[in-house]
Amino acid sequence: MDPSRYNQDYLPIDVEALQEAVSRRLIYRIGKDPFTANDWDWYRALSFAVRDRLIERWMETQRSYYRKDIKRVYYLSLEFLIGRTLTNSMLNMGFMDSCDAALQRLGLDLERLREEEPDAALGNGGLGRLAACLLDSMATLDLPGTGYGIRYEYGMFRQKIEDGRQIEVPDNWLSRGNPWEFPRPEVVYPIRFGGHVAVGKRHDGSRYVFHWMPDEEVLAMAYDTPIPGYHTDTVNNLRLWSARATEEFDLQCFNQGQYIKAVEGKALSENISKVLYPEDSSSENQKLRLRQQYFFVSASLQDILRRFQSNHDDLRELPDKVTIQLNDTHPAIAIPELMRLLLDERELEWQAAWEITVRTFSYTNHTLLPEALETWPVGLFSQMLPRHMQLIYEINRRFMLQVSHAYPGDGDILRRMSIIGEEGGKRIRMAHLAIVGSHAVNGVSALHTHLLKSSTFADFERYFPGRIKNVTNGITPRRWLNQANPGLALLINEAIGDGWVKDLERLQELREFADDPAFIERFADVKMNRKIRFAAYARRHYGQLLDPHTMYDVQVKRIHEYKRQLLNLMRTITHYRRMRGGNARELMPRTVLIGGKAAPGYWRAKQIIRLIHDVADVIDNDPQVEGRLKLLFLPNYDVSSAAEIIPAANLSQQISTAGMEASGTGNMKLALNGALTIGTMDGANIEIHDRVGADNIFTFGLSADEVANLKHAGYRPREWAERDEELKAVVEMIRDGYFSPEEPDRYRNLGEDLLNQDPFMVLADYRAYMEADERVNRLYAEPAEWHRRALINTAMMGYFSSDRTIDEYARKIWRVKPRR
Ligand code: 26Q
Repeated sequence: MDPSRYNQDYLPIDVEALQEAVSRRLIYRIGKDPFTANDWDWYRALSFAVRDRLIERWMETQRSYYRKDIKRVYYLSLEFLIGRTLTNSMLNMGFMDSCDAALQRLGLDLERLREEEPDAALGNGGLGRLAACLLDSMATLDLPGTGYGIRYEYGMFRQKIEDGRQIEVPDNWLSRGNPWEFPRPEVVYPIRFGGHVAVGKRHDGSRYVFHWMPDEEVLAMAYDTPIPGYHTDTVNNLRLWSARATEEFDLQCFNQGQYIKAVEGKALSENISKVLYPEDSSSENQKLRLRQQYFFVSASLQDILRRFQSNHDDLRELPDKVTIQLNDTHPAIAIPELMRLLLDERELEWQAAWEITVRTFSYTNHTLLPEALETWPVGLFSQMLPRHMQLIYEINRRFMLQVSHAYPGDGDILRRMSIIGEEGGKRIRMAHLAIVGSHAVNGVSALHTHLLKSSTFADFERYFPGRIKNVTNGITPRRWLNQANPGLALLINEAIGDGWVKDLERLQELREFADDPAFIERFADVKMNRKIRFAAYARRHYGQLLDPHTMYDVQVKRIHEYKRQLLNLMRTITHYRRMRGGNARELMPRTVLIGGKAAPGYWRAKQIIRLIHDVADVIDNDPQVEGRLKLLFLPNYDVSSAAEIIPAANLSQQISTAGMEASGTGNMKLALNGALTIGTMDGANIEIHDRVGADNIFTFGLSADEVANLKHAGYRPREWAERDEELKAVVEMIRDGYFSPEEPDRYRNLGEDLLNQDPFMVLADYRAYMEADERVNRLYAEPAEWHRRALINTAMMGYFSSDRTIDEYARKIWRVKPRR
């Protein structure tokens, strides 16, 4: 690293200076001396030293945006799944090696210190991690992007397993403080709820005016986290809001002498930013969720408008200076909220306000499943946000009028496209609101976007041709290759230099090394080292012994029926059955690793976790297996454990029912790290297939079209079981209690449901999956060929860099340019 790349006014980043900085931070910030400091103290001292170097670049970046009056991107998301920050900051700023050396001089081990940092787990899964990858790419590409979200006091729950069952433990990630955040007590906005709307006339009588008289007020206070780009001085901002009770509120109650009530009310309003909601379609207690949405949207929009109006007078220029991306419909209340601010508080006319709104917003959809599309009961919504309810009705009235002009006499299309759904009580369809109120809507993979256009939102595609676009997801190579797999990064650097970190398509230069047996061998060695390292990790963290000489066969993702962990399990049971039949030698020795969290209220998903444990127990205790098959559930899968598991994987399980996984991003991370994929033609798997080529991926099963056709024709899973003896036996083992002899009915329902309904078509894809797995088996028996194809996977993943994703957003949707 060439330090002169950086402005000489910045704090020094040589070994000497860093050693000095860490020592001084230990004394003056932590208040400890080197003799009493523990690992946590040193971690903090180091973090503060690193952070000092972030701040300077961060302030300069923000000043330059202001000076240049550059168009900004605001990424609104209820989730940012950041993980750990320390290594990321050092690597992105380019002084990781100097820090390492500085710590060695202090007699400290960086690997150990960084384990002290808790994950910032402010997200559920793919959608939240995507937000984090996109922030990294915006900073790396020098784009003026800011993230807005909620500073949850409790992030994604920690998953414990007791007797095979998932236990949710609160994630108190802030309990020991967070060196990466800056509280901004001066940046506070009032957020109002409830009450009613009074109607009046403007002084000159020219139009109606609406006064929202809320009956509740909460404050949103900002916390900022710097987001450094890779090898650039650009440092962007992630601004997260925390709920505070208003002082006024306290004082009023005090004056009435109602002390306890005052403190109660305080606790109640501060609940808003207390906890991240686990992804859950079925949960009831949703009122707080809606409060969270409005809370962070209103604070963010107030902040955005304040910044815009600090150097602009004409609000009609807003869309030229501001673009706001909605991460799914979770922040879609931003559309009526901006309308309210423009109409009621800035006194614009409807037409002008609506034009500004539509030109400012765009919306990313992350799901096709109709039952997963967000809706809110009109009753609940009106109570909490009466003015917004009026505005949504008015938006819908005008929209319906226009649709009825386009399709005269077609009542059906009005019902289908309305923002208000009538089935099962009146509900607001947030996706319809988001589509109508945005100039661009995007899906997250080619197939997903195609299906949005042709089925889920077909009416909208016809009415607003061109509004729906595709932007295939990506992942940041900084975290998912450079940081997670430094051994592989080093090998790649030796072969083709380090330009790939910022220009991932250059990995294609590795293709020529696919014919170099010596290189393949070194590539295979890197994988073996990571498998050995993961075996040590598994021993430390789970008390489990893994054999790194077996194939690591990995499925890590949220537990969901459509992701079909059950299909994986049925395959594993099949292998086990074959071994009991005396055919143990036919299987290349495997370690099947499954990890992921189930939503607390998702019973079937929790049952699947339990079944995995029950099956693992049976396999573990059967001598006939001869150590050739191991099944292990990895508890508490999160960003940090992902960075250990993914580099160690040989085989990547991406086996969702075709048409159901919008994109997937774990598929990209695993392939980038040299795992071969076994998968369905779903989401981004299709694009991975197209890039690596059919020989370098194991695809199987029904296509999205075939799934739809089979459903239409009438799918009878029991008949599929009747036609396939092995399949039938496996389902019956589960159903009849083979894996739960102490409670034979434990999986009876699950088994019966598979035979009677099987909405995710596990039985229909079973045989094709087994055949694909047989191809996997044969290839793994030829290690050189396996690793050659694994290298081709790494080489062909360039397209899946989130830098490419961001570049597409910037050109096709945002129309923003880098600051230099
Ligand atoms: C809904 C209601 C109440 C509480 C929570 C939620 C909720 C929270 C999170 C609903 C959905 C989510 C997250 C969805 C998600 O992660 N989707 C994934 O997004 C990825 C990024 O685009 C895709 O790659 C995955 O295919 C998609 O499943």
